[in-house]
Amino acid sequence: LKQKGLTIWFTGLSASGKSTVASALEQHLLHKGINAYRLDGDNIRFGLNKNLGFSPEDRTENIRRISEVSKLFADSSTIAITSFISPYRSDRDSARKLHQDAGIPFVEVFADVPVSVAEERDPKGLYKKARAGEIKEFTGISAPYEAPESPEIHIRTDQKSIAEAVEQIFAYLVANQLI
Ligand code: GGZ
Repeated sequence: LKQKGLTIWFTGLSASGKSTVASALEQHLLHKGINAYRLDGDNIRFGLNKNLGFSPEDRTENIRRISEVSKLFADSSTIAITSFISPYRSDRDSARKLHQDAGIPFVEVFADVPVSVAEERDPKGLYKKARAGEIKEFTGISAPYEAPESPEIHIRTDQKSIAEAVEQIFAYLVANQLI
């Protein structure tokens, strides 16, 4: 039976846990013999998108390119897992439409934590810098984050373990015959 391709699109604030859960999900799928590939800041913002910053226009272009790349991975029968803030609802909706028009499933996962929790975590000290004005246009502080209204999967990452979050997504994929 040929593996089906799809895109699992994480969205959420910096330090919301989206990359942690995305990474654990990727490992879980690979262990089950299901091909998966994660796109994140490390392999996209330092390569394909290294000419882009964090202005609204650049974020939109960042997400547009990522949605095209994830579509290609998914089209090659892989599970593409993206983990970017993707703060604008219209950009995420465009990514969804791009997939829909190609007949490729698109699963939006909202890694939801209050800004206060993300700011408390602040693993890289970026919220602190944003508060001090050293980073401009920082999502959740001085730039918008438009929360999804009807994501396929909504995870309060501060109220679940990583394993529970992975299980929630995996169960969704099985229930919807996506894997
Ligand atoms: C938000 C920023 C910013 C600004 C640098 N706003 O916690 P991180 O470090 O590793 O994740 C954040 C990452 C966001 O890049 P994305 O490509 O996911 O953003 S978007 O989807 O909005 O295009 C953070 C770091 O880059 N970072 N400056 N101003 N996050």
